[in-house]
Amino acid sequence: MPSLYLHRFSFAFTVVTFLSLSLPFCLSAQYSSFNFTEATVDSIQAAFRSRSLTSAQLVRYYLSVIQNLNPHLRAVIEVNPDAVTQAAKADLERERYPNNRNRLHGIPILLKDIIGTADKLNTTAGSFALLGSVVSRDSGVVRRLRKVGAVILGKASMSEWAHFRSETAPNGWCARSGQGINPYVASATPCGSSSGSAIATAANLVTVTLGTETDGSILCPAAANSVVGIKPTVGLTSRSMVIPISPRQDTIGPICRTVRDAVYVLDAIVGYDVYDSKATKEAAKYIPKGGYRRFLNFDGLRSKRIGILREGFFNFSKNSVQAKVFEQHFSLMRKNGAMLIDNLQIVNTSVILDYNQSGEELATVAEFKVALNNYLSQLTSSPVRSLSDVISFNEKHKKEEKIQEYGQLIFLASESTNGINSKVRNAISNMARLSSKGIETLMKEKQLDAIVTPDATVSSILGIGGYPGISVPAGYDKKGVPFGITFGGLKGYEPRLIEIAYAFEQATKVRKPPSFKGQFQIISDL
Ligand SMILES: *[C@@H]1O[C@H](CO)[C@@H](O)[C@H](O)[C@H]1NC(C)=O
Ligand SMILES: *[C@@H]1O[C@H](CO)[C@@H](O)[C@H](O)[C@H]1NC(C)=O
Ligand SMILES: *[C@@H]1O[C@H](CO)[C@@H](O)[C@H](O)[C@H]1NC(C)=O
Ligand SMILES: *[C@@H]1O[C@H](CO)[C@@H](O)[C@H](O)[C@H]1NC(C)=O
Ligand SMILES: CC(=O)N[C@H]1CO[C@H](CO)[C@@H](O)[C@@H]1O
Repeated sequence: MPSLYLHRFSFAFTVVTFLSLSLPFCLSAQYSSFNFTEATVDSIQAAFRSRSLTSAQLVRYYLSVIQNLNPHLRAVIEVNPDAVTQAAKADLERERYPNNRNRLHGIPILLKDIIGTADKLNTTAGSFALLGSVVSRDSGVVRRLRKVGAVILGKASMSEWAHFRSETAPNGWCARSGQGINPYVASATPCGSSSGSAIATAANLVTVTLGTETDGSILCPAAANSVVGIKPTVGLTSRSMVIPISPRQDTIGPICRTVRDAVYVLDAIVGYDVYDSKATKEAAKYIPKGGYRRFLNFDGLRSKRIGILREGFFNFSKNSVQAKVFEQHFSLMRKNGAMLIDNLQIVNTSVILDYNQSGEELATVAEFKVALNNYLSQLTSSPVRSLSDVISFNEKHKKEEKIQEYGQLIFLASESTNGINSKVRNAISNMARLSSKGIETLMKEKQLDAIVTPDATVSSILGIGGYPGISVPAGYDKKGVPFGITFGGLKGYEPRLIEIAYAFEQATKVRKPPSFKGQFQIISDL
């Protein structure tokens, strides 16, 4: 297996042109007649059943694509040396028990590099500081994935430390794999912090992925890379053995090419976990009997009341592609039976969207230190055992960590905090008040099933209250840069958000795979 971190000390940017990236498609013949491009969980399961594809072939195919494309896209930090073995085991299980299978059985999944795995893979948040650290057990979500027979393909790159080390570090950059590249338009941001998960899904390097979100980290890269992201209600998915920012806001969710695939993944990862017991117990009441897949309803827009947050969100210039396309989407949604309530506003939106004013900054900076030190204390072994150790590590590795350029101001601010004191508690109650007077009041008064906004612009509103959201591809601008649409709701609103998102996706069919054509700005070894 090739080492995927050859690029450790190289950061120079050069512009090259890809003459041909058709290699994966030629290679496919040697594996199977299966069409791997845009493969879905259902198309793969059908191929498994008809014996035209095995999980081992699928995994070997993705490994070869990663080997070819990852030096350009930098979506993957590590591949799992045991992935083919796990896939072969799934193939054997399918031979023995042909009928008793979960949808994700034998399906390869890539995990954001903060999601812990007790195997040969490292869990590092993209940072060399955690390289060689050993988690004491699988994260809660990975335990569930293994139980249903999913194949852990590897770790996805990300904005280092979930973009919580330095505000000036670019989205999609981490020390271990360099700058992740948007596969549609190389000069466009891949957004973050679950950048690698979104890039890898978009570019067909894997079937499905997991990302995490504290404030925008699933919704934003999903929109930027023209894929689907589900940010679940906080607590629906366990955060155990996942590198944290704020247990009050952190949530794990799927990033996939289709709503259906994302919902299959969501069904596999939700539920109570003794290691994240308070939040997962509280949220377990929202999980519907029969799973979320029941809400993959073609007619899911019918009779839904959807509030358009117009001012400050859909304020695109008149002749932009977005202005036109979103109006077309709204008409189509009405035609499909949705009731759109226009020009709604959430009270104090400008306060909520400003981390500093809402209290989000003060609270998360304090919560991070406590939560990270707690995570580090649970590791079986680790080169760093505290935030203070991480800060020293970064100082010691100034050159290769780009610390002079990007710094670690958020780390330093966090280190100077002193636990969850009265100031922090005030900030937290302020956010609770903003949520209750804001989105809660609006959605209840107007009896809304969802609010709709472009891209991840709504992320702080959903973030500070622990609310769910789903981002679906909505279009491409004049340069071909993708944009998305987000449906947000109150805690536990996943069923109706899934109905809306799925029906929207099926009615619009916006997503196109990236063509990789034209100029790519890639990071060279020079
Ligand atoms: C494979 O699927 C993709 C996406 O649906 C499609 O664009 C392409 O034409 C298909 N290739 C073949 C050889 O059928
Ligand atoms: C994890 O990191 C160690 C270096 O500490 C490296 O030797 C190993 O190959 C890495 N694991 C994988 C799966 O890349
Ligand atoms: C839309 O409004 C928001 C909030 O007032 C502002 O930050 C943003 O720049 C505006 N966008 C456009 C395209 O005018
Ligand atoms: C807001 O920013 C100012 C100036 O940067 C800082 O002094 C203050 O502590 C911040 N307030 C909060 C609530 O984070
Ligand atoms: C913190 C803050 O700005 N609160 C404002 C929220 O909105 C109400 C009603 O407009 C104002 O009275 C508050 O001052």
